[in-house]
Amino acid sequence: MRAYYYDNVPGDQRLPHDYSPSRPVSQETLKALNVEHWVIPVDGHLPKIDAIAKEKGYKNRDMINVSKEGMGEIYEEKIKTFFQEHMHEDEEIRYILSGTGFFDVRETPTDEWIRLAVEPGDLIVIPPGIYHRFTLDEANKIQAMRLFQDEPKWIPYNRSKETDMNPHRIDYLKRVGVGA
Ligand code: KMT
Ligand code: NI
Repeated sequence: MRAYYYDNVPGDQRLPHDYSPSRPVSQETLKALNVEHWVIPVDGHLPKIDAIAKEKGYKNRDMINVSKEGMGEIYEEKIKTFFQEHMHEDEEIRYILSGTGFFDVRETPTDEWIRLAVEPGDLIVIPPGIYHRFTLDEANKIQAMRLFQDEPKWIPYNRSKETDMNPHRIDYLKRVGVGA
């Protein structure tokens, strides 16, 4: 997984949007934002995923195939929803099995976008309360395992004045050392 600041140049969300020269983001910066990341090779991944799931209490899982073929009619709408800046009250846990894509997470307090270019073997945990979004890249397909602590509810709450006051948002800001 490569992590770098998003250039904010208008245009196709599927393009890399890397500054030139690139502005890489370190593992420490991601850690400070409470974004967790592991690399687990896809070959023989199951026992390792099981162990992490057990340790962290991820009781449920399913598969998602984001591609025109995989989603059919709801594809275009889903692509739009995924890319709307939002937060959840639960962790968003994704293990990439094939394909590639971009998760963008908001850095606090700068409010800059950090782009996470994920590939097979990446396991990422996007914490509750962080603003984020997802897009496919130009290859247009990704297959991932979604893991859940409880029921797969993780409703997306689009960023607004209300979400700025959501207890999970406020809690997140406290955990990363910003806010009251
Ligand atoms: C989400 O919730 O944004 C997604 O599941 C995106 C696709 S997972 C690679
Ligand atoms: Ni999300």
